[in-house]
Amino acid sequence: MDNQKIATVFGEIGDMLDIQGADFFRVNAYRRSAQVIEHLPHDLHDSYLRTGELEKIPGIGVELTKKIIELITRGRCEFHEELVASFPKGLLEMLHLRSVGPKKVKLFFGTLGISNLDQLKKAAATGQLRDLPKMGEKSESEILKAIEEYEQMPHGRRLLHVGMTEAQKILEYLRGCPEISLIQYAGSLRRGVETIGDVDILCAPKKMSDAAVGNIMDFYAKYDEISMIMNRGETKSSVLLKTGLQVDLRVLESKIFGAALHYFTGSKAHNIRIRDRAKHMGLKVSEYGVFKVAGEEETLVAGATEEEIFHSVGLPYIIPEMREDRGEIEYGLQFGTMPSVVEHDDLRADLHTHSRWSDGSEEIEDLAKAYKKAGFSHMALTDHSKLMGVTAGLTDERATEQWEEIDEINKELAPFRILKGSEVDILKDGSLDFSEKILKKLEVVNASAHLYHGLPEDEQTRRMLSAVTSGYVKILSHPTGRLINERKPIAFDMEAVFKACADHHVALEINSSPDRMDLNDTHVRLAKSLGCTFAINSDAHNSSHMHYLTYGVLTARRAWLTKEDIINTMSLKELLKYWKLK
Ligand code: DGT
Ligand code: CA
Ligand code: CA
Ligand code: ZN
Repeated sequence: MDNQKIATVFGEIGDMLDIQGADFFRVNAYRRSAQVIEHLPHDLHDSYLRTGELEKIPGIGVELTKKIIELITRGRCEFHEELVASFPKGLLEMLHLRSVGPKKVKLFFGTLGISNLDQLKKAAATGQLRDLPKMGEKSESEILKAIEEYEQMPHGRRLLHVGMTEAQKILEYLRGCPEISLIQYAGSLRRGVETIGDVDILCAPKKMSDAAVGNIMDFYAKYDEISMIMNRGETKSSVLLKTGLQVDLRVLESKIFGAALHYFTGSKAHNIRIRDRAKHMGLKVSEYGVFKVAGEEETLVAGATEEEIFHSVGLPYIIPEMREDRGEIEYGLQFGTMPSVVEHDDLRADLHTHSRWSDGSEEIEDLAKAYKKAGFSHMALTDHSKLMGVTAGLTDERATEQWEEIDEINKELAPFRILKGSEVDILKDGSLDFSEKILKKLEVVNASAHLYHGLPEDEQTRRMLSAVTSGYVKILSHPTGRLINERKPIAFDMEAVFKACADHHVALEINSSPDRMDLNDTHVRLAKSLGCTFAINSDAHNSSHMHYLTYGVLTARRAWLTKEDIINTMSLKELLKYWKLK
């Protein structure tokens, strides 16, 4: 039972309790714990087996701790099973719809007996929902739209971080195989694409022989997380993990490892361009190497490393994130070198974080200490403003109280510094969800459009523009509001808003939270061409989310951003000066 599965169980309990009308704190305890567990850096099951007890996890109480132990030791949770059994199958899937939460599910089920998406769609299409309490023709057509949107989402593709987490675990397992000398993941995962179809892993034995390959494949087949071996060939095995994710393992000779890695990293479009270029040079490129072709004769000229492959066709090394045939080959040929894009270690701050003061699960002090310990020199604490009442947003008074606490912690942790910020909601009319008095005093205002996703495009654009040009906003947070596989981006005139951001020195956020990854790589490229600057933020709700930054960095690299494009690479001093703060 890994953390992901424990988190899923808790998330489902939270939803089911909510539908049952359980009290807010109980529901929230499960939801919050699910978030925390999902992103713990280590495996609870492993550490429980090792130490015989469950370590203290911040924000998780006695009742839930018992359930975690039950899940680990028995592989199931009786309470969860009882709840599931008490609901019709399909009921919970309705929760995935935009604009449908537990309250609506309860309403539809309780009044019309609607227990799955199909029934909901029929009811909406035949006008049965509009007369229910708090519904109307408009909300009914919203639901119909949400269902259509949901049906179009590519449910087969997994979030990048799911693939990355699984791939790291498999790599660690395979490193325990004594025959293997080289191992690396390839494919869309290595390119940092926001969703992945499957995981591709390549490895090479110390010494190639049929016996060595056989042993590696046997070792792989014994991996605990496999639910089914789909096919096992001589040098390739495809398996399905218990999470439903497909993983392909290929075994090849180390002298052509670079060629295979290049080929299977893709993208296909990039590979085709490389192959065409090679052809013109009298070369042949495949997963087996680069060959010089002379009549019938083919001689291997490159294969061991990716550098060799690129050099053999007259190109500098191109990082995986750029291999999309979006100009990288032309650039390499013209300049003989590639732009040096941002790296994770360039980041000195995280400028979007939450504490227990709103919907985070850690005290400010613990969060700040974790960032300091990880080597960051500053951070912005940006708890929600009051509109997000459900997640306990801050009022003017509580914001002022929070600053006193921050001042104390800053004294203790200096020279590390917490900047006093807030993730302020953009209200329907484009104004910001705090009084002028507070806005003036906040050091970092991140403006977010959390609500009103359904507004018409011109109204949405006006609303965003008015926030961006208010003079208070430093960062436009998760600008499109999308949730991958769940919610479409909001419709607004991107170019106009990005231009306004550039003009008013508002940085655009690259939100690194795995299900947001908002902006995506294409948006970022567009914004960069319009002169924008960026902030790569984790949107952490506790310190274990800090590692999300990795995903934002991948997006930035896919968009060719350099250190200079990103405000969190500035030192504290530089940033204070840039923002005219003391
Ligand atoms: P995915 O799995 O859908 O997220 O995307 P990829 O890019 O990982 O694609 P996948 O797993 O089908 O194949 C891995 C790589 O292998 C792909 O990026 C490029 C290479 N590849 C696969 N099929 C072809 C092909 O027909 N021609 C060329 N040139 N390369 C291919
Ligand atoms: Ca793949
Ligand atoms: Ca594949
Ligand atoms: Zn946030």
